[in-house]
Amino acid sequence: MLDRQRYIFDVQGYLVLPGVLDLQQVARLRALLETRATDPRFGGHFPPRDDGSVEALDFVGWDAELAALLDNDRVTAVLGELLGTGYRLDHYYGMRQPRGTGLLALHGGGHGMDETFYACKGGQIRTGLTVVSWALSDTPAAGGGFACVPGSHKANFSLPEFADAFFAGEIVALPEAPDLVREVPVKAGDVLVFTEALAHAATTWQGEDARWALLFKYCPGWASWARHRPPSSATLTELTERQRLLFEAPYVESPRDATTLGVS
Ligand SMILES: O=C(O)CCC(=O)C(=O)O
Repeated sequence: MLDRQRYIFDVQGYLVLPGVLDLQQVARLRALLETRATDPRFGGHFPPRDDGSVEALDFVGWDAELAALLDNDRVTAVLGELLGTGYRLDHYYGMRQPRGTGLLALHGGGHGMDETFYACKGGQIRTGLTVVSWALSDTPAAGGGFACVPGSHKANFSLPEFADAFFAGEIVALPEAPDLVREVPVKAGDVLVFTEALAHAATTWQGEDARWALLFKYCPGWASWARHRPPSSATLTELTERQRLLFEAPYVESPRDATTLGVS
């Protein structure tokens, strides 16, 4: 992790890694996901959400380029520093959001040392549940998608009542702080890394084409946020050794050396 990346993540609670995928890779991944999302044989992988968007589940075994998102070197360099030796993939899913969908209430922030904790001591960051969100769509500011209260991962108080109004679809311009909530622009191919300790949300997608984002959520090796559900053996056989290790159950004793995961 570069000094400036560590600084940005610590101050904001999120960090954008630009251009981790090139546009050809983005196009291939989008095409594969779009095709499968409309193929009834894969219907079980794409449960609908109430707002007309769909989730994508259990997809990394479909294609080596999808599986490679699990342990991309630019991302693992960041995760190794945030989560420590032997970190694990807790759960993952994708989202396909047509125009007018995707609104998600502001949540998180100000929880202190719970399961989504954020801490920094002696120059060493540690985070609980940490999200790696792969953007497969250009997302301009005010175009919908991820939004947050930068710095709120260190807040000492819970979200006040304006969070309810946000749920109704507004970004509330507080008289005291009109720009408290920031919509974070990303380009297709960028990776957004954020701590779940950050107060964050999603605003309604405005783009012509559906928004695709793939979210991989990692924990320290000893922690589990979601109920542990290992992927099917069919999925596991498609993965490399180091990708398979990410799906292990949580444990404390003798965590694997980070180099096992290829973290530099
Ligand atoms: O839409 C986004 O980028 C944020 C999604 C999110 O926070 C979540 O799924 O928990």
